[in-house]
Amino acid sequence: DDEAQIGLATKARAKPKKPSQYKVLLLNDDYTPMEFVVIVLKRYFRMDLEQATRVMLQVHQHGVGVCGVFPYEIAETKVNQVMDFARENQHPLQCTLEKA
Ligand code: TYC
Repeated sequence: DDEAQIGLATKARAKPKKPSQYKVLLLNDDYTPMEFVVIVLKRYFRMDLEQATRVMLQVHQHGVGVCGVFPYEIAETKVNQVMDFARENQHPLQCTLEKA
């Protein structure tokens, strides 16, 4: 029908992309101090102490946890910021991306 044709024409001409979302994950390790992980979550993911502690403990107990879900470019930036901050402080903390 007309509606479908308009929709197809718009899609064909403008090629609108869905903004794909990515989870930013934090991985557990045996050496990074719990306090440092809480600082990371507060600083780069705007969590309060309670939220940050909850996510840190989730990672500590289960091996992995979600810091947040963001468009690709923002997720990538956060991963780089966390990895740089961990490296500067000589902690082995690992942060990565996964398609949401
Ligand atoms: N397992 C670490 C410890 O016992 C704490 C920790 C939590 C490390 C979360 C990394 O992503 C992490 N000190």
